[in-house]
Amino acid sequence: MRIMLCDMPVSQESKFGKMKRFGSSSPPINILLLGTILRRAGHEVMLTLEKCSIQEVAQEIRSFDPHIVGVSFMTIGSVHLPDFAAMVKRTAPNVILITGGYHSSLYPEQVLTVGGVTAVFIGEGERNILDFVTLCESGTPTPEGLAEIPGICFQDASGQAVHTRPAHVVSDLDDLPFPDFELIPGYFKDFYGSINRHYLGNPQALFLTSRGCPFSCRFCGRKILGQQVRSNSSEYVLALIAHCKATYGIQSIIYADEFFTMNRKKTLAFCDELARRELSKIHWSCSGRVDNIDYEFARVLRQSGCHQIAYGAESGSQAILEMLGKKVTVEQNAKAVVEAARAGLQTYGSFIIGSPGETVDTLEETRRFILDNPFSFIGLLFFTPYPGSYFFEEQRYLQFGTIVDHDISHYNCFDGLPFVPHGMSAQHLLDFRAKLYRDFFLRGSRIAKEFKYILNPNSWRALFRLCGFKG
Ligand code: B12
Ligand code: SF4
Repeated sequence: MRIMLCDMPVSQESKFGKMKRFGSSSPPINILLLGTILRRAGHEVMLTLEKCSIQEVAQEIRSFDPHIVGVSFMTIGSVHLPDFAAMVKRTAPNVILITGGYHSSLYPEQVLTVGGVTAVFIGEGERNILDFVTLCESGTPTPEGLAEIPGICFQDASGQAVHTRPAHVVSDLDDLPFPDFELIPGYFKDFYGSINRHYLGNPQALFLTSRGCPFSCRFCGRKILGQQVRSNSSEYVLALIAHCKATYGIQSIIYADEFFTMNRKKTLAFCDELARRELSKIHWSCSGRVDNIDYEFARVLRQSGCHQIAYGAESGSQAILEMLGKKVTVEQNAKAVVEAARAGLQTYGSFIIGSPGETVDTLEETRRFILDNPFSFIGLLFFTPYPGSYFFEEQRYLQFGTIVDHDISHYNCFDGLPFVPHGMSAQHLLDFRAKLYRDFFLRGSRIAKEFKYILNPNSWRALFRLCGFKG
């Protein structure tokens, strides 16, 4: 069959607002893997990326003439579903339209009300997508046939939403094939990391080597990947790196894992192997929890090619860290940054501005914390009550503040400011953030750090991008 998988068209503007030039452009890990599985099963597969407009997707549908179109989206992309479904209906009335991804998994019944959607996939799709396609091979699926496919939601003849039994999750991630990078022709050329990783070499790959996170920070969406962590073995990841180096000449890797350094022993052994197999010349960046990084660990990461570690530091106020359920202290945050910097790692700190309980005083604690610690880069994101998070459920955020923007297409954390804590104003939060960015990036010491990149062509490329040129 011919199957087209689409990352819902979402512009850089909608993802990052006015900060679009600072944001990243990443390949869709999820539909790339599903496409790989379908292609290996003998189907013809085509992928479209989020940068394609709905009209461009329509053109691709006309030329590829798919039997099935599948679209993936998170919450901010969900607002485009009615237009996308209408476009599919207009362009290819007989096509079978399916959806999946974070938002579909949270609200399958709501997604079905859009009309024209044959099945909404709930949770991971690797174990049921082929069953669904096999069903479609014998014609338009009937409700009886759909009822046999695990992990989906569909409408029966009377229009009632039917949920089938849950699909299996991928218990051993090593069972998954390597992504078929050829499915995205510009994979190693067209994507770029966010501005804080401008110095990492190209071609660059984005890997996800684990799923799940054992913590339950209250602002974080934990619905699909869950708390039980599944990881690829080091052997699998090393083979994937070697494959990408030999075939595509990759120079750097971004690990999108939520908590890459979680298993210290395993990560240390992985780093040793990188050096032993001469893969440590490939630069990489990853995320880490502040409570498991010390100088010794950071030093080994650095020696094996890691250039940047990203921490979800969130706040310089202990009261806010507790409110967010972060289960770390301000002191741990500071120590992890200092030790990583001492080991030669770039440190990126992600902070949430305007959290429940935020006051003028807690903001000042965050400001001091940022300016007093050796962060290389910071991201200041506005608190956003995302569907799937603790604060969103039962509208708990309403105890702590007011929603000032109900348009979820603005929920990008970067310049969308949907929530204002009691006792604060939106203008205060906006001004605070603008001033803190200026104070941080325009310090003499910070500017001096940038000078070491002066001969790095990637830094120049990033600068051109920042200035608004394509590159
Ligand atoms: C890596 C990541 C990213 C990466 C790459 C995402 C990608 N397209 O691959 C980047 C940096 C681009 C990104 C961007 C954003 N992200 Co993000 N991201 C993640 C993270 C950490 C992992 C996602 C992932 O790759 N999962 C692994 C794959 C295998 O799982 P999956 O995506 O769910 O896909 C499976 C199923 O859903 C299903 N499926 C998916 N699509 C389809 C389609 C079809 C047709 C079918 C049949 C099945 C199917 O099968 C897949 C394979 O099993 C999650 C955390 C989490 N807990 O999920 C946050 C998360 C999904 N992101 C989040 C957010 C908020 C964002 C941004 C808005 C932030 C921003 N401004 O940058 C943007 C929005 C981008 C957009 N286009 O809408 C939130 C979503 C909350 C919500 N309710 O929407 C999460 C949950 C994190 C959080 N803060 O809570 N993200
Ligand atoms: S914010 Fe990070 S540590 Fe907290 S639950 Fe989410 S992924 Fe895990």
